[in-house]
This record gives sequence, C-alpha cells and structure tokens, in this order.
Amino acid sequence: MTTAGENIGTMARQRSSKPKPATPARSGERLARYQAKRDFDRTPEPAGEPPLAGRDGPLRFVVQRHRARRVHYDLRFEIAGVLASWAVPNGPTLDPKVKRLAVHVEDHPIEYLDFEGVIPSGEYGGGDVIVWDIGTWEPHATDDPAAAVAAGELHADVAGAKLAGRFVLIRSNRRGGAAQGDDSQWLLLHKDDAAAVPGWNPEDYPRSALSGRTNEEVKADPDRIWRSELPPAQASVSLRPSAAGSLQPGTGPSLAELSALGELGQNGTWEVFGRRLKLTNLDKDLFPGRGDEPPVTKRELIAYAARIAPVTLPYLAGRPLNMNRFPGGAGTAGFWHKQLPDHAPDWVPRWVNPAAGHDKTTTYLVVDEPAALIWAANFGALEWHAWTSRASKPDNPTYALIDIDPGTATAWEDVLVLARLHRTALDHLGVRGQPKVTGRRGIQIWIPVAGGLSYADTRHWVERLSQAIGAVVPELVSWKWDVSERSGLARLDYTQNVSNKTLVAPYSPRAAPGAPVSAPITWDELDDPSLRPDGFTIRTVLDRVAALGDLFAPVLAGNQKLPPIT
Ligand SMILES: [Mn+2]
Repeated sequence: MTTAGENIGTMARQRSSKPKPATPARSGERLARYQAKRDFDRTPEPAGEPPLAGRDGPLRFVVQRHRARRVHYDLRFEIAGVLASWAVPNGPTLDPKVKRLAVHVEDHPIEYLDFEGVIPSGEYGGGDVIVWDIGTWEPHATDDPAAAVAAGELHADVAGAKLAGRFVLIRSNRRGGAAQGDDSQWLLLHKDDAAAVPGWNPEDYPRSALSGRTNEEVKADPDRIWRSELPPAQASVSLRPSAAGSLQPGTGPSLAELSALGELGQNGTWEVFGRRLKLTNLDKDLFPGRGDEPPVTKRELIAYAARIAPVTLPYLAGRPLNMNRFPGGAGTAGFWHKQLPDHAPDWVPRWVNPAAGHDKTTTYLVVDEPAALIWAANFGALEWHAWTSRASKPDNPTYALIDIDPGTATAWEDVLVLARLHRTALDHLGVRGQPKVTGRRGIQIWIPVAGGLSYADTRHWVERLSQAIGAVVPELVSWKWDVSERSGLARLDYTQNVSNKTLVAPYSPRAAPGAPVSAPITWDELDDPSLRPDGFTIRTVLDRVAALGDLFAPVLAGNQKLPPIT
C-alpha cells in the first residue's frame, strides 16, 4: 500500500516528542518525507510556494480511492499547509459500530488535494486515483490539529459529498515519544451522531465526487497523471492537449528574467529558476540561418531552453541525459558527451551509474529541474537525448520506440506512408502511441509501456510490428543495417530499444540550419500536406505549444500492456 511504511514510525515519534504550534511555515519541513523521494533540496522553486500559507477559508479534506498494489482509500486533511494522510484499506464508513484500520502515511503536498488520474506504474503509488469524496472539515476539541495528530488523536467534523459528521482517528499504540515499535497503526471510527448510518459501505458509492467516474473509467481514459518526481506545482500533468495545458504562467521564466538574459554581455550570470547560471559566448552563432533568416545565437538557444523546460521536463526528469554537443555550432562535427564534467556546479542533478565499467561513463546529468537544461545548453548540448528508462530502474524502459529512419532514396511521402501504416496498426492493436517529427527527415512513434518490461521485450515487440508493416511495403523498407547496403531505402529501427541507446527527446533542437525541433504532432497531421519533418524550429514551436498544448503528454501515462502480435 505504501512504500513509506519503513519511515512512518520515526516521523510520528519525532512529532510526538516535539510538538510545535501549527504554523504554515512548517509545511516544507512536514513534507520532508514525501520530498525525499526526489530530493527537493536541489530544486528551489517548489519550496518557493509555501502551499496556501495563510490561506483564508475553511480547511479542506479529500478521500481518494487509490488502486495501487491493493485498493485503499487515502484520507487526507489539510493541516498547516499540507495534507496529513492515512491509508484506510477498507475505506471510511458512516457506520458508528465499525472501527477501521488507518495507516498513518507521509504528508502529501496540498497540490495533490484534487488530483484524479493515473500515477505511472513503477513510480511511488503507481495506479489510478479518483477523488472519491472532497469537502471541508473542522478540528473538534482542539485549535491545533497538528499537535492533535502528534499526540495520536484527532477529532474531525467533515462536510463532504458522501461523508458527514464526526470522525475520530486514534493511534493504536500511544506509548509516546520514547516508545519503540510501529506507531503508524491508527483506528478510524465514526461517532454515533446525526450523520451516522448503520451498515454504510463506501464500496456502494464507487464514483468520483468530481467527475462521476469510477477508477476503471479514469484508468481507461485519464485526464491527468501525477509525476511525483516533479515539483508539486508541476506534478499534476494534463494529458488533454489544450491552450491552457502548457506554458502556464508562472512555470517558465518571467519577462523580467528573459529581458535580463537579453541584457547580459557576451558572458554573464543569469538568475533564473532559483539558480545562478554562468553563461558564456552568448552572441556566438550556433545554428546557421535558414534561407533569409539570421543565424540562431547561443543566447537564443538559452532562452528557448528556459522557456521549453517546463514543457519538456516530464520527459527528461529522472532519466540520464546523453548530450549531443556541438560547442563549435551546428555546422561542425558534434560528439556524444555522457560524462557529467567535474566543473558542473554542485547543484546540477546527476546519477552515478552503479553498473558502469571502468573507462565507461560513470556520472550522468539528470534534468530534474529547469535550470539543469539551461546548464546543458550553455555547455553546448544542442541535442537532448534522455534515456528510455529511468535512473531508478535503468533496465526497464518506459517507452517502446518506433524510429522511421529514412534512407537517402526515401522521399518524405514514403516516410508518411510508413507512419500512416503504423497509425493503422496501433489503432488495430488498441495501443496508444504518439508521433513526432524528428526535426531532421524522419518520424518517431513513442509508445508508453507498463513497468517491468525489459528492453528485450520492447525490442522484440517493435521488431514484430515493424516486420509486419515492412511486409506491406517491401519496396520502401530495407532490413540491412549497413547504410551502404540499404540501397537508400528506409529502415524501421527497432534496435534503438536497448539500454543507453536513445532517441532525441521531445522539443529538443537538432543541430541543423534554423534550429529545427523534434516536435510532437497529432496523428491527423500525417494527412496535412504542409507537414514537414523539420518544419518547426526553436523560433516557432513555442507558439505551437501555446496554441495546442503539449501534444505528447499522452505518452506520460504508463500502465499500457503490449498485446501479442500474431
Ligand atoms: Mn494511496
């Protein structure tokens, strides 16, 4: 039910031994265990928003029905700016004769209060969540509910859509601060008051108080996913492309910050996203212009990295990043740079690969915060290639990747034919995937997969799919891997589904004139005669994202099993 169980006893003891007044200022401290899952110390901006500190109005509560390893109900009360939380395996009941086990779990950020959607498999709490009940509450017999929790007994008068009346939470083992043992075990009961209903069973009311949907319906078509590795203010990611879905005000650099970047000289220090970044050679031309357009300077690349970072962070966070560096600009030969250099500032997030052999890359950049992407751009990384797996599970890809790699004799129209065949095949299989243009000449399709698959699993699945499609248009596809033997034909490159092989990340620039971008597209755009594989650039794609939202977001919802291909 919770992976935090091992820490619960410690935290509760600390609370009971040192009760403090409930002040919103402590909210950051109280979230420590939740945040420890992604090390927020290195991410300044979420702490910058003390959640609803000093907020007026009644306190809120929520009960989320959460299907993770096991179904349970998460009962959460807003206390001192965070959500004090208990997992109730059998759910709350209005029946005053029933006592329910409630496991005290870590505080959750206030932003989680109305979250309904999917937590990707393989992440903490992976599964689906509905807002089963939501409303307001008042502590009874105390004006310091945090102290009441610390002391092991909380009386709460709730007013929700389903729940009402007085609930009592009481710690089973109230031996106090010095006691040993598991004090995460609490009991939940309802007073025999006017709201009490004998025989009341929460499972008789399975629909969301917000959307009217069941867990199963939300899982089948989620609106949002929760990315616990992102700052709380960004963690609830919409899967519905919309103008309001991305580039939300407040998540990117401010106009003042962008104009400060514009006013720096050739070298300077830029303060953005809570970091001080030393930037160099800002007026250097990094990409030749296209046609009549002026070249793209490093300053322009840095500004793009800052503005796109909140959009692309969900695809980079938690993953080692292989940098394709072109310090001399896109017109020069680039090279792969994987090892995070010693001169990288201490705050730059990183991952030490425990499986690295000697002479191999040991320490990788992990773009867990927007400033890290700016650091990489300043380091000359024109192309961003995040791993298909997360650093936490490097052998388990989260996507199956289809790479339609055109040969020298492959026309763009042929690439489109192959992409449309994949669209048909995936539709037939009932598999979700999202296409994007590469920013060069090709198209890729990314398919989110459930946790636990190996690279061999995804590689074999994509190989079968590719061979079935290649058999339809044998005149377009070569199965020779050596470019010289391909007669200029396209390749359906399933071999990219291997550890430490990467495809370019969504929204990454490409080292080519005009700074084209690997831009997500809709499936319908495959039929748009104006679509070009390198048609979107760092000068145009931000307007597209502002208008259409992040079209790639559906790949962020995992939980997808790959059906057998026969
Ligand atoms: Mn839960």
